[in-house]
Amino acid sequence: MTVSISSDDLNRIRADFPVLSTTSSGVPLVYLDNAATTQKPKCVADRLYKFYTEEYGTIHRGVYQLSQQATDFYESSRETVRGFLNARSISEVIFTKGTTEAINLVAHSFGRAFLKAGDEIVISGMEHHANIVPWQQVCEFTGAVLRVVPLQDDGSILMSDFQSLLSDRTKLVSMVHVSNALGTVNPVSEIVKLAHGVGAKVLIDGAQAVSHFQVDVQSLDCDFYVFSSHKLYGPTGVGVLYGKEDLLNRMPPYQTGGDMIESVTFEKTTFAKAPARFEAGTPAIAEVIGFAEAIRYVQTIGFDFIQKQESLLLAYATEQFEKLSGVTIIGTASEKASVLSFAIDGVHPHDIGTVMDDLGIAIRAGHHCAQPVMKRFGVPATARASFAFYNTTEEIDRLVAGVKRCQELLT
Ligand code: C6P
Repeated sequence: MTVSISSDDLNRIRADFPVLSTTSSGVPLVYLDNAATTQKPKCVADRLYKFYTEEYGTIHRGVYQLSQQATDFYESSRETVRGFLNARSISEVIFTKGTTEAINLVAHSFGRAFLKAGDEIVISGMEHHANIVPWQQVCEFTGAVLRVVPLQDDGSILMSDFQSLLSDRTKLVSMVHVSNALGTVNPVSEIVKLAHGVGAKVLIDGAQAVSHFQVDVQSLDCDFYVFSSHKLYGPTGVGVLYGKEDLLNRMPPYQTGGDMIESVTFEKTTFAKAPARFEAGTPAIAEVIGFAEAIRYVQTIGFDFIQKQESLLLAYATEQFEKLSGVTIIGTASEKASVLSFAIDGVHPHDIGTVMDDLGIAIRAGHHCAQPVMKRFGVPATARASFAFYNTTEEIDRLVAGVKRCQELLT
């Protein structure tokens, strides 16, 4: 389906995000740090406010109406996430604190229970620290070995390199769907097929993917898929671990305590099945409910619109940056999401961030929790602009003017 975008459409959408009409450094804010976290539509803030002021109660525990209603909201949010991912069952949707906790959950539970000395875990050279460090810890604990698919100069991986690391020793492949530092979109369907071919399970880190395009976990056939609400226009403190139901029910709990048991005596505890098995303690009730509101909002905007606008923004920004001398784009894979990492000759990325801030432009400067990527490209850090569907080409013009200002001031 082709979607045409008029400035009226875009203005209407921008009006859903009150922060986009505020100022920073005395000029209209340009928010280009969407890969770090997205801004929130008013409907999400309103949903949190309504729940906290009129509907607040605990879940799964009370017989009174407030609690039963809160339980219904919470559990119907799980159904919203199930539909969003096209998971088979709501039992496959576990609410976590975020992507980081979801990966740690799988590492502690699946990793420590099922991996042993000599087994191999395959990741790629473009992973976020959240998809490196938990596996290193598993390797230390079990004696398993971490194998890394190298990065090409454009920030992609070669399937032949990936395939050459697979063997009957490979027990888990954990790969990012979209790189936060480079924007590269990995061919995850192919990765899953090849990994399953050697009997390995596959986790996909979808933190940077779910806001850009539709993800269907049944068609991907991955064993685990993880992401955070706050990068998908929802509240902080909530994320999702999708896992295949039979696998989840074979995994030991990650944390133990209330709400995740079947029965407890001083002699022995038996555990509930997924999802309760992995949701010990009182969860982020309001935030989960707000998250479902964010998903409904994104579904109303629609991925046809989102992809059209974001690819237009990426293409426009890339074209403008390629015209600038002394500026290098880091991450030029043919399949990219709307992330533009760059370096300016002779200027430290942190100084770029500061000059941009003075111009009312919010970008991220740093290693983006992907130090191995920085090492691969021989830079200490990059400046990164990341676009959402509410951004405009005029905002990119201001970013480009900001780059020129950095060059005037600092080179
Ligand atoms: N990347 C960025 O600015 P949490 O913090 O748990 O919501 O997400 C962690 C995470 C995991 N994987 C990928 C690919 C990510 O991009 C992130 C978060 C932010 O790029 C913060 S470093």
